[in-house]
Amino acid sequence: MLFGRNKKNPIKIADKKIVEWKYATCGYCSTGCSIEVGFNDEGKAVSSRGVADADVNRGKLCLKGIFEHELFTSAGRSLTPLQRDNWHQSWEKTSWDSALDKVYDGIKTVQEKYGRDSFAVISTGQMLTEEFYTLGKLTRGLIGTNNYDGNTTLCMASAVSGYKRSFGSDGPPGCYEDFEHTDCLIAWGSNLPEQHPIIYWRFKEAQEKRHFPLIVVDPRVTMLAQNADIHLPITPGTDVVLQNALMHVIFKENLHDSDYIKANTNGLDELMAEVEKYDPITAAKICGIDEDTIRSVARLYAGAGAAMSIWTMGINQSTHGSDGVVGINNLALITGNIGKPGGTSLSITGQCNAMGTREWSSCSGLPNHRLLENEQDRKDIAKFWNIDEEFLPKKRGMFQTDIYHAIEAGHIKGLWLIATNPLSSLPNSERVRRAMQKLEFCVVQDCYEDSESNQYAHVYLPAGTWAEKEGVMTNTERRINLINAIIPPPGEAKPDLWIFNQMAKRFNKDNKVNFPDKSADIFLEMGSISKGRLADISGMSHALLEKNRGIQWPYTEQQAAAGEAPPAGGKRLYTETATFRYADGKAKLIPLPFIDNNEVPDEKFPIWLNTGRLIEHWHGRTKTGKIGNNNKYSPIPFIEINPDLALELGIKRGEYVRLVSRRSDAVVMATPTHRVPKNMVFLPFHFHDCANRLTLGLLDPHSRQPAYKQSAVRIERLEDQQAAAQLSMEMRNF
Ligand SMILES: Nc1nc2c(c(=O)[nH]1)N[C@H]1C(S)=C(S)[C@@H](COP(=O)(O)OP(=O)(O)OC[C@H]3O[C@@H](n4cnc5c(=O)[nH]c(N)nc54)[C@H](O)[C@@H]3O)O[C@H]1N2
Ligand SMILES: Nc1nc2c(c(=O)[nH]1)N[C@H]1C(S)=C(S)[C@@H](COP(=O)(O)OP(=O)(O)OC[C@H]3O[C@@H](n4cnc5c(=O)[nH]c(N)nc54)[C@H](O)[C@@H]3O)O[C@H]1N2
Ligand code: SF4
Ligand SMILES: [Mo]
Repeated sequence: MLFGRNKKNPIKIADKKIVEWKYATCGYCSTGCSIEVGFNDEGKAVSSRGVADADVNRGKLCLKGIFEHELFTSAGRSLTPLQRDNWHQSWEKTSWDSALDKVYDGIKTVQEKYGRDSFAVISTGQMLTEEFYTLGKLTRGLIGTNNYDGNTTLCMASAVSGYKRSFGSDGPPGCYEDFEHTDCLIAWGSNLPEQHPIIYWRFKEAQEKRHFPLIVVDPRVTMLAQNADIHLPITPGTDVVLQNALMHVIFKENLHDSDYIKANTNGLDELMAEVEKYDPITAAKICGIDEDTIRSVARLYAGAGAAMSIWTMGINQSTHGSDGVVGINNLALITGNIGKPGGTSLSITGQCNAMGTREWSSCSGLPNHRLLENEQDRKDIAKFWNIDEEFLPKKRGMFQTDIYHAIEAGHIKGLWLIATNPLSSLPNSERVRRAMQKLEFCVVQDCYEDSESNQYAHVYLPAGTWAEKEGVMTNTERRINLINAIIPPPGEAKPDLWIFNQMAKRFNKDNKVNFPDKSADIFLEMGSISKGRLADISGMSHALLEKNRGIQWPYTEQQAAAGEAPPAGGKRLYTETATFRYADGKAKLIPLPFIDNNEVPDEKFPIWLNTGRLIEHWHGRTKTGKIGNNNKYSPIPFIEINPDLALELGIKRGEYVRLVSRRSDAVVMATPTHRVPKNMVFLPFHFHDCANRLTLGLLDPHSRQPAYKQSAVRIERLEDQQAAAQLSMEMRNF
């Protein structure tokens, strides 16, 4: 034995000969980890590491952050602008000037022929905030289309809508530190260990110290559910029923906080009248959670000194997405759990800068949560940008999901896609494909040329990504952090900001509107129009952000001048009585009647299709599909299928099966696991031409976000496994 041990080679860590570490913030998820990239003496990025003194991640990174530097040299990065007259033709390389001129002409032609709003712009949650702000100025102030939205409609729209309905404004009121104070945590439709691994680690550390209960509401036994004290495997799409039943018990047993409700809310009577209908016995039949469990969760939550909820796509991506968010807020408000340490309702955001786009992109309104519907807001911004106030629309235009329906109907004829890939991410992809084929003019601006949507573009603009650009991003807890441009984009690719500024020159011929070149200057401009607002960032600068490893908003110029150390009050919102953003400072308690309007399993399509994510991949895999250490974990599209169902259907582990929905079909590998119940399969949506061929994606009436998590399918065994493997491979090798 000893002999064997002695013979083992000691582990050697290769010396990567790093001569310099450069600071950035991770560009994948919204956790906002501070990261340093190591460069060797040849100037090559060879390593990434977490920043030890950053409060968010305290030296840690997850599987994606650790290999993020490999993006710079990954396959599929584009090197030159491309153009063609229609999408049937092959691409021609072109210069930046001619590509940008073609975009300008294309936009003008469509607008002149069909009207200003017939050209749509769809942006993202994955650029830098200064880029969002500049694109907003260009789109709202110069191009002048009202059909300007972002992929955040697929992601955070329900959270935004729910916050606005409850509190009078968007803006998550809590922070990660709340885990260190809470006495009870409910996680709704959030798979934290896989999708926000470092937030999960912050939670876990706090929980191990103080042992507060974790309650997980998710139809799957996710890794988070496996760690839960109570797992509520809810019937898909019925969270609102559970929320109403929890409130029913809280009121019945007098567990609510009357003083808080009186001082801070309106609408108690209407809410009580609605939840009266949801006694646990009735509710249990709809939401699938038994009455005793409903009662004990209500008691645990309302009885805790401080209780918090977090949620992600299991709530947002539903026909009751916005209502589900309001339900979580209702629960927090009736128990006095807002604005206090450990008592909050915290939406875990998705993309790295989903928050920055909400604050600054002008997609749904005007900068810094200003509204197109508000005359004063329109006046202020028109004056500041030096544009005619009448040029701004008086209400917001279409959401991304409605823009696609309008393309289909022939109302929208031109489209500019920026850092989003709808052919892979919108529901019912064949419908999306047909819509894109109808476009008279389409521009794709992406850091990867092989983004599927680029198949239908007339001009392709190669962009830089992540730390090839300088600017800021806002994370889930409202923390703004800096990314330095630590390496130039490859070939002739350019930072998105540069591209917007070049476009602006073409629309801004008389130079009326100011478009600064430097990201740090744009940030100061944004600071100046944030003064006195909820998201006041006037005390921040790029240099201060790097020094502090991010600062939570608000941080005002007065606080900075007084030398108050950040976060200086930015940790939580609504900490004082009646400081919500409605005119009287009170939040709204909103009744939530439940209407069962989803596609549900039936005889022909008897299985729930649940779609979502894996830790190793990012969305459509334009990035992680090219990084060996990410891709190797799941290079093949697969489903999680319950072993009993697999047995019943005669399907073995590793066999290919065909999933069929009312829309289309997809061939995937079967992975039997007890993580899903017998009437459900889970299909990660990372693989092209797969999950979203099947999804229906009914829209939430308030947020227009698709219900990606609730569709119905049947499963077919495939006799010819060889042919099935080939088919599945062809799909993923697109
Ligand atoms: N590794 C990785 N991390 C990511 C991303 C990524 O692509 N890869 N994407 C980022 C983005 S943009 C986002 S939006 C987030 C998403 O983060 P999450 O929302 O945590 O991830 P999902 O896997 O989409 O869905 C979460 C859970 O919702 C559950 N669910 C389904 N239906 C219901 C329901 O009716 N009720 C409830 N309560 N739960 C339900 C699913 O079973 C699933 O476990 O992740 C971010 N982080
Ligand atoms: N079935 C199903 N579908 C879903 C979901 C689900 O859970 N289930 N989730 C939805 C959610 S929450 C989201 S957020 C969406 C995401 O949907 P998408 O936005 O389509 O997802 P990505 O693949 O991240 O697309 C981003 C694109 O931007 C490019 N890109 C990255 N960084 C930059 C940059 O700095 N500049 C430029 N110009 N380009 C860049 C990438 O190469 C990629 O092509 O998917 C939605 N679709
Ligand atoms: S948790 Fe999110 S922000 Fe942190 S390293 Fe992982 S992907 Fe990046
Ligand atoms: Mo998202």
